[in-house]
Amino acid sequence: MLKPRLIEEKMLILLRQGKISKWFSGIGQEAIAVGVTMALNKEEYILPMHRNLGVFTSRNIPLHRLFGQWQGKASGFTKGRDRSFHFGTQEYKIVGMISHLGPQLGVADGIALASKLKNKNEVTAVFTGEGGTSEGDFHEALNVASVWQLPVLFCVENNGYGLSTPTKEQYNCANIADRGLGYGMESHIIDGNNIVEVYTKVNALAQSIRENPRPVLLEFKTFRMRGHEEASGVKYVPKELMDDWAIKDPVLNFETFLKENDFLSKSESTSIKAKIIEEINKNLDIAFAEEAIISSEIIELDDVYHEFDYKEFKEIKNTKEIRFIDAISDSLKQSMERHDDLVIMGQDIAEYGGAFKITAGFIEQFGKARVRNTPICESAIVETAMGLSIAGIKSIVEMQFADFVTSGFNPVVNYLAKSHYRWGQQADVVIRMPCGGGVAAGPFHSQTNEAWFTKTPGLKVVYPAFPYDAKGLLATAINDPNPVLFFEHKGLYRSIRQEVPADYYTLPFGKASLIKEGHDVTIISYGAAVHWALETLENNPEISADLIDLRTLQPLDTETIYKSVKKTGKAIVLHEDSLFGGIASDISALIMEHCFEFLDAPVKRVASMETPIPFVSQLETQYLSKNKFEPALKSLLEY
Ligand SMILES: Cc1ncc(C[n+]2csc(CCOP(=O)(O)OP(=O)(O)O)c2C)c(N)n1
Ligand SMILES: [Mg+2]
Repeated sequence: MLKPRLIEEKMLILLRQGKISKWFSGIGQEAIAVGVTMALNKEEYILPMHRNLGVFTSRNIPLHRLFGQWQGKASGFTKGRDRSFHFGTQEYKIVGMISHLGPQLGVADGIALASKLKNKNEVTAVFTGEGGTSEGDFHEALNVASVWQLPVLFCVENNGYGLSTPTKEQYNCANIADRGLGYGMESHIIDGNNIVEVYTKVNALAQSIRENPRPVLLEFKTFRMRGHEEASGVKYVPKELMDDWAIKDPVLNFETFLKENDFLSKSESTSIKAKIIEEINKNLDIAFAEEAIISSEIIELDDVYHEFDYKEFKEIKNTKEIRFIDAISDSLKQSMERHDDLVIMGQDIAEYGGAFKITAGFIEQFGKARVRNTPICESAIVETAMGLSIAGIKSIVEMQFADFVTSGFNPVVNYLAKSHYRWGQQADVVIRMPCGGGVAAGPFHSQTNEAWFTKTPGLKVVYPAFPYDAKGLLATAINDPNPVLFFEHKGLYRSIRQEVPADYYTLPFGKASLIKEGHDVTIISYGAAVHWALETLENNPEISADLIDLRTLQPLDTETIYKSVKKTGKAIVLHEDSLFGGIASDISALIMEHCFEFLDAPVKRVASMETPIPFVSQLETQYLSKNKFEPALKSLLEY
């Protein structure tokens, strides 16, 4: 406890000297981070927050590496890409926070699930402030942990304030621990300023959880003795409160306890302090002497994704004619057979077989541990998938409808997408997205929301139009250690059939398929719209066109696009999504930038209307870009 305290005191001096930029203080709360960390085994994961320096020091991370992290140096943990405590390290089994606070809690669920699946008898501890408990992530994570009986210690540090907001404006119950009852979960209140109590209770609980896996909610009563961060001050905190808590200082009180009971002499105390100060100063010298980070655009771009060594599996001996939906189901089943710890999670996917029956029969073959029905907790399930990946397990999340990804949007775009770039941690997760309109399902069961994700570096986005591609690309998505959003158009599920290899095979990402060849125009599309373009060409056999089915949107096969446009001199991009900010706009811009001299006409974009997707068929038909395509194509040809 003394080490994080002395480091902090030094940091406050450096802050005043302008040598560091920001500081979130945990002074007064050290007993919690240190006590919990000491009660866990080294191989058990801890997911700390911004006031938990004691977790990092108690895991014996060399101080110059911590200082290097705070100064954005190469010896830190994020190559200068993320700040302060926003990092993880597999070496020390610490998974640091993202700024959004709550997502940590669901990630802990995933790590704990991995421990349970591998019969490891390990506990995972995750921290949050009392402010963070107001986030939906907290509710979802506790609910999932309870339903699945995951070995997680949920550690709430109730320090009286969330930034300037006092607890009475944050929640309306006597104790946060009382909520355990509502989740069907054991809970305890612990004096967070008493290291003996923290260690003794957490140690006993950790042992009991290892033997009998279950989640436990702990509320540590403590107080934040400094501002939210140093610049924000504590003017809004009544002085009496500060005074009351000052006498409960965990470090001073423990020192007194040790001295009074003859465990520690005055000279020992002085020499321990001197040794720590020396260690801090020595390590600070190392960190300050380290040169500023050197990077390049290539290095930065390279680290957005985990390296993926694509392996081609080819199997074309036996083919059978199957529907799009069978291709998805077969691919999933064959991947489940190949990767024996691959887990699928989704609502109603077990006995019921999923909203579209894609996983029907899976539990009989793979069991309920690997084919997991989930509560309606999209955020927590995406976070759980992230946690599984941290613990080395691949997973697939089935969104019941792509529309519902909004309820898990934060962990997709902030956690899965950014982890590899931030601290080299891959998110080995495939999110299946049954999407698309034309099925009279209204504004919330019809969206094709791929553009929300192609905008976010760190994600891969796949959108097949045919059973053959769907099966091979899904196998690749599962092999790829990066997060993949896999779009499956519902309208194609039962309407499109194709002769497809019966055995396992893969197809590469970033390779479009040229499904028709011609001279006069290049048509670029993906998903259901590819079939609209095909229909138009069938109805107008005089039109000589290249038809490119992109198959994957991120990575995007620009080479095939440019080659074709340079040949035909005209390009039209057709998609089902609405126009503004859609993929067509970017493809159009890329063509202008790279093929301008070859163009005989402006690039044409054809997309659906700028309205939500209406329910009734006449309105939906009017909304969709399908009927706008033929006239747009003809007018482009006449240009
Ligand atoms: C989703 C989100 N909303 C708001 C913030 C801004 N913010 C950062 S920390 C914080 C207070 C957190 O309070 P608490 O959970 O009690 O932790 P404490 O700082 O007291 O340790 C706020 C509002 C944020 N980081 N993320
Ligand atoms: Mg707080």
